[in-house]
Amino acid sequence: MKGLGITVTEHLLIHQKESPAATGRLTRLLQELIFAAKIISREVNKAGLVDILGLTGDINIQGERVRKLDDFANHVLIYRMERTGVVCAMSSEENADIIPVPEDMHQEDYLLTFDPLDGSSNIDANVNIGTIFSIHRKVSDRPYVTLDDFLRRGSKQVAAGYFIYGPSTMLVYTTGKSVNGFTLDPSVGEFLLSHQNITIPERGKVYSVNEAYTSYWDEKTKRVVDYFKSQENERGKPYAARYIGSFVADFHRNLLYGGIFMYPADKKDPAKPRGKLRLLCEVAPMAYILEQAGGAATDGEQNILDIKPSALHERVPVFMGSKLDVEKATNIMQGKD
Ligand code: AHM
Ligand code: MG
Repeated sequence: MKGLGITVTEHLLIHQKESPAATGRLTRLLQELIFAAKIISREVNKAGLVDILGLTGDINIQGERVRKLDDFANHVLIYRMERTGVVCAMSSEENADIIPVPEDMHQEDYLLTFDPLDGSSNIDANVNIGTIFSIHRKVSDRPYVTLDDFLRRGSKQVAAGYFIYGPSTMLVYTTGKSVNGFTLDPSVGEFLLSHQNITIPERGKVYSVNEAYTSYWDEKTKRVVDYFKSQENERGKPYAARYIGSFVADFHRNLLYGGIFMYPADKKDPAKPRGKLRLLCEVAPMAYILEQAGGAATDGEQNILDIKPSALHERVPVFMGSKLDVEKATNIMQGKD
């Protein structure tokens, strides 16, 4: 019956009550993140119009400078999240260094890492893009935050998720128990539970990789991709190639339908010897979601969630998605198959 959907706020509060030790601070953080995403979603939805306004001299009708959308998203997230009272520092794909919360603002021990607008090079073509986030707790007892506090394994995440701005705006997130998806009902401005307890099929139907880089790959990587091109999936049909070039969009499709997403190391490309995607703000949060959804993620050698980062913007090769497909890719990469 219409009007009876569970809102994300209700869902968060139900979840909070289930954990006796919960204080409501994570709920506060997630609620503010959701609000920031609604603002970003609103701007993304009028991206074409913003470009038109920009042509008139880069000043919009409010007399403000028209920002590129990824700058805008970054700005909104930093501004909103530093005012939550529960975050002590942030890290963004757009900022070279960590972003401390100003000293005069209340702080608790949550660390937030995000890619404000992943896939933003696709905006002009009206392709789905998204915001990815990862939440950790600060464990050091120092009274201030250092880079070290952010360099933690993905398995230590407290929560992770993404917003996808597409035909509908959706939120998919986990706090380490299950993965749930919510769709924004723009008429009431609320995210409603639309995909309860998401699980990824054990074996997929698609493989997603930018095959234009084949000549850059090592032999093992080539064998992995050849394997999926020559296999029949569980329905006796060949795996389909699907690659949007917008990580959130490729990931979201594979999470729902099953499949493997790959961004391998481009051994012969000096710019991407360790692939392109960033461990902390892109790959680790998605790997955490996958783990809760029954999937897997590896860099070819080890589970993504076990990698100890050594730099804020460290990149990793990645093979992620349906469990059996990732197992096969790992075996080939490790020379076991
Ligand atoms: P960006 O952070 O520069 O936007 O790059 C990230 C994007 C991902 O969304 C996507 O998966 C990947 O780059 C596509 O890269 P390529 O064009 O090399 O296939
Ligand atoms: Mg990105």
